[in-house]
Amino acid sequence: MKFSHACRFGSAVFVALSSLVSAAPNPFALESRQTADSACRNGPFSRACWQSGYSIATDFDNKVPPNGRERVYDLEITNTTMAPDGFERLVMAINGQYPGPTLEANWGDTMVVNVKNSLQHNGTSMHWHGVRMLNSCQHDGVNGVTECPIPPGGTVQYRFRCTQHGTSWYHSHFSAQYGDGIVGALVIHGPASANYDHDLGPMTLTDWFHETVFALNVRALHSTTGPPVADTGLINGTMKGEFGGKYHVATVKKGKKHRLRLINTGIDNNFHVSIDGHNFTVITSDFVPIKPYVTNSISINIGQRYDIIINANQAVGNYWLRADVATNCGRNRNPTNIKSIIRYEGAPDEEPTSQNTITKSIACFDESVAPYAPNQVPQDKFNEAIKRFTMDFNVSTVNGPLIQWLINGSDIRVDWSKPTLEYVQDSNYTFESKMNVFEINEKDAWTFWLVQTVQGDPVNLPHPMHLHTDTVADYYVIGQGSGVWDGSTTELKFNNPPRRDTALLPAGGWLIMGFPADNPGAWLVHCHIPWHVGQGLSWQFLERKDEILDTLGDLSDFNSNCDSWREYWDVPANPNRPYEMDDSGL
Ligand SMILES: *[C@@H]1O[C@H](CO)[C@@H](O)[C@H](O)[C@H]1NC(C)=O
Ligand SMILES: *[C@@H]1O[C@H](CO)[C@@H](O)[C@H](O)[C@H]1NC(C)=O
Ligand SMILES: *[C@@H]1O[C@H](CO)[C@@H](O)[C@H](O)[C@H]1NC(C)=O
Ligand SMILES: *[C@@H]1O[C@H](CO)[C@@H](O)[C@H](O)[C@H]1NC(C)=O
Ligand SMILES: *[C@@H]1O[C@H](CO)[C@@H](O)[C@H](O)[C@H]1NC(C)=O
Ligand SMILES: *[C@@H]1O[C@H](CO)[C@@H](O)[C@H](O)[C@H]1NC(C)=O
Ligand SMILES: *[C@@H]1O[C@H](CO)[C@@H](O)[C@H](O)[C@H]1NC(C)=O
Ligand SMILES: [Cu+2]
Repeated sequence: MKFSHACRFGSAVFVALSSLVSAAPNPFALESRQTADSACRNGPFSRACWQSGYSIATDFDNKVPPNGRERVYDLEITNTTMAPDGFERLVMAINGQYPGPTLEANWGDTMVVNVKNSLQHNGTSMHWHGVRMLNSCQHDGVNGVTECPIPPGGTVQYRFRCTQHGTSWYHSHFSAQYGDGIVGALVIHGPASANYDHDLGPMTLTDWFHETVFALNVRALHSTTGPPVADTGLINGTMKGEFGGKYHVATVKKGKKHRLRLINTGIDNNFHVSIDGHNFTVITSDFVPIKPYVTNSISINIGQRYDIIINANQAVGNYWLRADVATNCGRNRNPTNIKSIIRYEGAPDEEPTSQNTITKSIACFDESVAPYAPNQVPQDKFNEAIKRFTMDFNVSTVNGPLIQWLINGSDIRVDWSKPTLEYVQDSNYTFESKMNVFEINEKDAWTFWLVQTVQGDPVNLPHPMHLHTDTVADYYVIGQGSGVWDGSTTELKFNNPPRRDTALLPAGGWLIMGFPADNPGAWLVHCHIPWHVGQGLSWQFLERKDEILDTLGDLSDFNSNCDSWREYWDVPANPNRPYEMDDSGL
């Protein structure tokens, strides 16, 4: 499955690249026909190239441009008031803005991010969604697993190498806190599997509530009538509605191709995105370049990203971009009219009058995608390697109603004051059972995990399952289906399966994830719906525990932050602890 492909083909080849890509997207054929060309540079007609020796066909698991720069960012979290849709509420902003600043780097660079918690009454932590934390698990930003939360007034420095390229986001992992604003886009520039002229940048999509998600989360946890309903949605942090607000506008140039990086940073809704009068080309799913395909609508689950290329080939004017809720994703109500404006240069500063002319699906699904650089997952050890988790819904009535999602019978609860890495540091592998720790000990072995929903539950919902940073930073989606997996491998995909960090566990169904154990650390897996992870739908892999400490190096920052956190939180008489952790803490 490992390939290395240098950018050795000459720039002349790229004039014809798009036709080559759609006809026969085989980078190896290209390579074998071409000779080395050190002048191969990334540009509008040569997006497949990056720099000499590095291209879209490079196996980024094993090869990354050397001598990257350090990109340093300072992020400060504050508790403030904002009105993204015209309705004023408390928002937790990053550097005073929502969404937070876009963090950018080039493929091979190192990001250094200093996160300061200036909230009065909450801890926080920052997770770099989908980013591979190779031998640097303490920078993954998961409170209760890889760190203690950052206490009010505290600062933590995160540091990671950008070994992948594409689009992602960063967000708090302190309970449901990201739903209140601690979210921003993360862009790693690199080659692409189709050509374009301009990069429009990232566009975050989310459902939005007029009460704080922190408060709603507590209610959802104990509600027997289902979770709260979103009031509206935001596109890149703004929306127009009954309270005022404004639409987001992205400007395109007639005759040019524009890359747009779509990110679902939402709470409880899947979006189907379309642009009136325009098809578009999809070139990535999560951090993985894919074989480009053309469509008129795309299904984005929470946590997922798709980069698309919009060809501005229609009449100069204003067009709606529509983010419609996939209502089949649950019983959850649906904010409607979530829109933004695609404006051609030269068009008047007016709202579009364009109409939707396509039939939009309301179904709940992952796009079917094929990674650009083909991968082969070994099938020979599958039957003996596969391990099973059950996933079950439960309403505990032991202390009043408590909604639970159980993984092998247990809803996760982490201890903010004693994260998994601390156990590792103490060589104490007697974990609290609610930590839902599952060990993987065989170096580099392929592992396969079936998540099977228990049948007959009163509540069945689809769950976008996110694997942290493990291994190659994502997983191979070997199979997905409804009902019970029948144990047969005929429906499974070993030949170039989709590879991504977030994929759907269908409602009442099953999901099989596969990855090699190639990165020691403690890695969380969870449903990306904050209500559900708050209610326990998560577990952690403890991968190659005996090697973890050696790979991490100095843990003094980890330890001093934990000391400050415990000083803030674990005070015997509790004068500094106005609140309790009521949910999983994640
Ligand atoms: C969305 O907002 C982020 C953060 O302010 C910004 O960097 C990005 O350019 C915006 N995207 C678009 C398409 O305007
Ligand atoms: C945010 O500010 C409000 C109003 O001052 C306060 O009630 C709340 O506790 C603060 N939240 C945090 C997390 O600091
Ligand atoms: C976080 O702050 C909010 C107020 O903004 C409060 O309701 C909540 O209980 C706090 N949670 C923790 C765990 O501190
Ligand atoms: C979009 O693609 C469909 C299917 O190929 C085609 O019928 C339609 O004309 C295209 N629309 C535009 C605006 O290019
Ligand atoms: C989950 O529980 C079942 C039943 O006890 C067990 O067979 C299985 O190995 C457990 N799964 C994992 C990943 O340990
Ligand atoms: C599931 O709910 C039942 C009914 O209240 C309760 O007795 C049981 O403890 C719950 N299961 C777990 C794992 O908490
Ligand atoms: C290991 O951790 C558990 C859970 O916190 C604790 O009860 C136990 O005392 C610890 N063991 C050692 C040897 O520190
Ligand atoms: Cu879920």
